[in-house]
Amino acid sequence: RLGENRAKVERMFGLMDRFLKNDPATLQNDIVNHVEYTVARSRFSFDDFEAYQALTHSVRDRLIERWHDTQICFRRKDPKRLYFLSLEYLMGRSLSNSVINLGIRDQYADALSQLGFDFEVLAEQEGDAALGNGGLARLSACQMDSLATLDYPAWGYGLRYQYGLFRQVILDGYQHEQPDYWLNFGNPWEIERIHVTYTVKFYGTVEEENFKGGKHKVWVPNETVEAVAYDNLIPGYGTRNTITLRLWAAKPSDQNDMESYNTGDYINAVVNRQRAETISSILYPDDRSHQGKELRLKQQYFFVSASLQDIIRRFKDTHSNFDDFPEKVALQLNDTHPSLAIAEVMRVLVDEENLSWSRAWDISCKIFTFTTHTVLPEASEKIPVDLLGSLLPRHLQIIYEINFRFLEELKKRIGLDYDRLSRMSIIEEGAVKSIRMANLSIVCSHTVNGVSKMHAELLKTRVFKDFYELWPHKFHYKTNGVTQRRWVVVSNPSLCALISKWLGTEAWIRDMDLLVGLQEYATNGDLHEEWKMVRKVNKMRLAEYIEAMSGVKVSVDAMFDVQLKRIHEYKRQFLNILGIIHRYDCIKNMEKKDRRNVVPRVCIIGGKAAPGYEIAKKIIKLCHAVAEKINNDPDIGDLLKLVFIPDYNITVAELVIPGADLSQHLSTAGHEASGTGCMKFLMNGCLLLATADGSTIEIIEEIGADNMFLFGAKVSEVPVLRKKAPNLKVPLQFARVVRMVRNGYFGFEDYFESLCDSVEVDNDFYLLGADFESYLEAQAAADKAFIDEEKWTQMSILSTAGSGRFSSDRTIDDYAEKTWGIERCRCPA
Ligand code: 7GP
Repeated sequence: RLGENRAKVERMFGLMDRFLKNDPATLQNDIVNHVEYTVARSRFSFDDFEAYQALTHSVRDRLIERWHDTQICFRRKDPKRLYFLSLEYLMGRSLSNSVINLGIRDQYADALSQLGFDFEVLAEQEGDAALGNGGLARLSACQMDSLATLDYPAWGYGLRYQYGLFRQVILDGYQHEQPDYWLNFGNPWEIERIHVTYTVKFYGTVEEENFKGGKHKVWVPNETVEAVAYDNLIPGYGTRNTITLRLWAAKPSDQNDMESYNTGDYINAVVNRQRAETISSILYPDDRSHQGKELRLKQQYFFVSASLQDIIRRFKDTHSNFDDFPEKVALQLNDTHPSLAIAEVMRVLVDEENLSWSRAWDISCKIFTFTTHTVLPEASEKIPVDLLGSLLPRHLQIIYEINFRFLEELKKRIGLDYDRLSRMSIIEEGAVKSIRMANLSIVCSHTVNGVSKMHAELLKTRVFKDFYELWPHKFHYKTNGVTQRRWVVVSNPSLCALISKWLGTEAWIRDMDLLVGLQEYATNGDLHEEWKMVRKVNKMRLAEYIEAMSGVKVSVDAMFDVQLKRIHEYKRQFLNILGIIHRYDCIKNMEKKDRRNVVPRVCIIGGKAAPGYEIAKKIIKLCHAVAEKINNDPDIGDLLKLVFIPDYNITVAELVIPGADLSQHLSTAGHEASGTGCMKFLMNGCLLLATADGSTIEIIEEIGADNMFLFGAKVSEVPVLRKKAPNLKVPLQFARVVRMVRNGYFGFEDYFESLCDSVEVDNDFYLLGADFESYLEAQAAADKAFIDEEKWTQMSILSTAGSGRFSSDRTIDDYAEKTWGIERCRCPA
């Protein structure tokens, strides 16, 4: 048999011959063949979209080769693997990123242009994959890129939602949500694995069986659903390594409904089966609260169960003793959304693999690591006990058992301090008895990470104080980072080329610390000229986009001032708008001759509001109402424009960020766990106007406070100000601009009433009034700096030069070494 096998392998090698080549003729041949045989269009007649599809398939072939090699390499070396569990990924487009990471962007561009196509035009055909909400989801995507680039043996797991994050449509200035059926035009980037399926169980009862002289729990479910794997290939940059992001889709299970088939209600039985697919059909669009929804809980368990079956199957391929599990497996919980994995691992080990409770618990505590992404109490997940008990009865028992044992231990440590015991309990008693997912995650994880230095401090001193005092060794932080491949190389090719030219190397694309080399040229006149030119071209591109999308013509000589992020009260887009109203008001009240001194601004705001978040939606409407007034005021002209960019997503960010002069990060200090948008702007040479919050505190350490425009209360001052709140002195200008909104200067006064109420002195939780004066001062400083072109350009260069620390490569290396205990495993060239 061995000889037979060898002969087969040799025959296969003979057929394969060599890897796909990347010369223009081969690429053209491949593309045209895909037009004909994959897309099934004639090679004599196909349009841009079909060309895009064929192009994508030829890129995918090349990804597959590397991916196979990577998987073989991982299997041979059998390193400890990282499994990254996240319910959300914001991948955006894949084409440019893939060909750049494969190192064949230019070859493709040449090949296409000889065929009469423009690479950039075809790239525009791609949709935006938005299987996530905001910061947490984009962070997952950046981290996947770094894991692949740094050769870590890692797998991402998630859900393949049929509907991604809603599309934001603006009608009369109001946000409307439209479903994002992103798979409508097919998704050439994924590989359906019809043979990689697992059965996921729900509902039912827990029975007891006699087993080896004792009792054994058996979960008898009464609904099952199939999870089918869809693999998305993640290529590293400057390496052959290509890793897997495996997303699960729900499909009806064959075992269901035998009864209804037998009773003859065939049509209804089929319709019922179809319902199984709803589990993976829709992404929840709210990033703050997910309380008590059965479908959400089903999604979480569906994803966790399928992923763990896959992970355990892979482990068992080569290992038989679960004591080795922690040497081979690290399970990363991306916030609490996948935390049911803890109960599921315990269930599998105890009920199915027959390990003792204590052995199973010991193993679990060595594999889980947990990162939390928020400080907002309303975002912390709680699952009603009744809901969990009905959907996953065995898991509820397990969580109770974990909690019982934890509390017993805790009593030994801290005595009968019932207040503290009840705060730390995994179960929250109260009107609705619920499971605190964060507590469960902390109890079982060996490491709990925050996402910035400040965040970690708040976790230790406020959010998880009790746990920190119990287990100080568990608490750490890894300041977030973003991938420079996506956020500079793909989205800002001219800046990328400029940086490489001045550094004399492209090595910074894998080693961002090299960017400090730019400091040396921060005052170099030649670099200044080239830098300004690159920035201007990016601004022109953005200005065209703004005009096409909103009809507003903007001058590229104005300062482009941008705030892009989810709309939240704590992120204070309202503060930005009130500042704009103030600016407008000042210009209106100025003598004509003084207007010459005004620094022209184009204010750009973009972001989605969760569909049920009323105040956030009012902020969007206010932005439009104010824009309507300002943009049509002949008194104002180019001195001030306000545009709202609709349907903000990754693709839009790639266009807007490189064209921004100034970006705003206005969260009330102590509320933004980290923030990653600021890092993208920073890399692109955009100056920041920000509060000292989350990661901006560390940006200050890197580039210096005099290289940005800081304002507002510090983290430690916020609670003090809140205490003083009703007696705080609010600046007159603030009262004036709020009054303008309240009195209907921009119309819709009834609609804006509650928005205005939310910043009244005794109600102003996010301290817009208290920070207003300092905000205006920072804005004035930005205006002043902008007039001095040389100064501004120097600050811009120094921003890029100081952004090295904010690469996700640094974050991932740190996680690998200190949290996951994994090592690089490079696939040979
Ligand atoms: C966000 C945080 O708000 C942001 O500060 C951070 O940079 C980002 O995660 C990545 O760590 N959080 C979310 O997007 C989120 O959904 C709820 O938090 C758990």
